[in-house]
Amino acid sequence: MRKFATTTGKILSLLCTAAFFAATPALAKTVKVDIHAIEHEVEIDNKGTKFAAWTFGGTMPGPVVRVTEGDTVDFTLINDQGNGNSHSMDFHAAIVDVLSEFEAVKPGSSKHYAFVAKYPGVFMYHCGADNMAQHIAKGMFGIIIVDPKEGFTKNYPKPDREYVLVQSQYFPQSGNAMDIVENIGSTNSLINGKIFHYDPLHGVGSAKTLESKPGELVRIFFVNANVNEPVAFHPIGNIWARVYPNGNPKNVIHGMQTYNVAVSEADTFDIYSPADRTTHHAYVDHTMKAAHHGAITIMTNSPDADPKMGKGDNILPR
Ligand SMILES: [Cu+2]
Repeated sequence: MRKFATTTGKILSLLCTAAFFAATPALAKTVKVDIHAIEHEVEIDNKGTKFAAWTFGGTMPGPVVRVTEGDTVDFTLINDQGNGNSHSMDFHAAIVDVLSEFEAVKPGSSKHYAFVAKYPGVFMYHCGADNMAQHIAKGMFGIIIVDPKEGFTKNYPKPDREYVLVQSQYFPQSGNAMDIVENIGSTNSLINGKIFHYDPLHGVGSAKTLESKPGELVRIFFVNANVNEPVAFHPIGNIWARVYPNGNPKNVIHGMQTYNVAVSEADTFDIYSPADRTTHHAYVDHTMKAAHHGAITIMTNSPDADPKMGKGDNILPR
């Protein structure tokens, strides 16, 4: 009996050791992130309309920053010499001092700081230089994804594809900062920097849609980078299987038709493409004014889906 107990104990101990190693979180690392503030023209539709933007990294939104919970983000903002304005970087994933780390720096100088990504999820980043409304409307925003250190779990399964969608308001006359603060002059909604970016039905010149294959799990990382308006995020012809408020796997809501995303909020949306047929769905801001003016994204679900879309570095199609 005693021998049995000892053997059982050893087996349990081995199992515990195995379980411990299986659940060992990814080792925290330091991730160096350098981003240039660049003031230059970008195209805000698929027919060549130009906008005098202020950007992170030259694009609107800026580059996708992706780290794992517990990582240290070693960040440098370089405000290029040729720019006309001071800029700053406010990562919503950081716990720091707003006057210190988030201070604005003049053209020709840079700002370095580091922070630990303590919470998993999806977070907006944006310029906080005065006037903040204008700097955001000009295009200075993006997403930082903080993957959970536990990796994928039953409640946060591995997706087949991932897409980043960042919605923002378009103010073509963006010179008067207080007009933007008061929400005056916004004519359109941009998805990843363009009007009807992935909607060939409504967007003149729009060629591509998001793509999936039947039966796939698609994970959408969504950011509301509007200056003043919430987003009623809804998938026409489908239902959000799971919504993770702030993208944290511990926050799960099931079977949602529409989820209200506050200004500056980011959330993660899981959705299954029907397995038995080819379909089209439209991910929209159900706020009609926004949908009619650009906030519609078509998802094509077909066996012919591009195997590279929504994978690796191709989660924010430009
Ligand atoms: Cu700025």
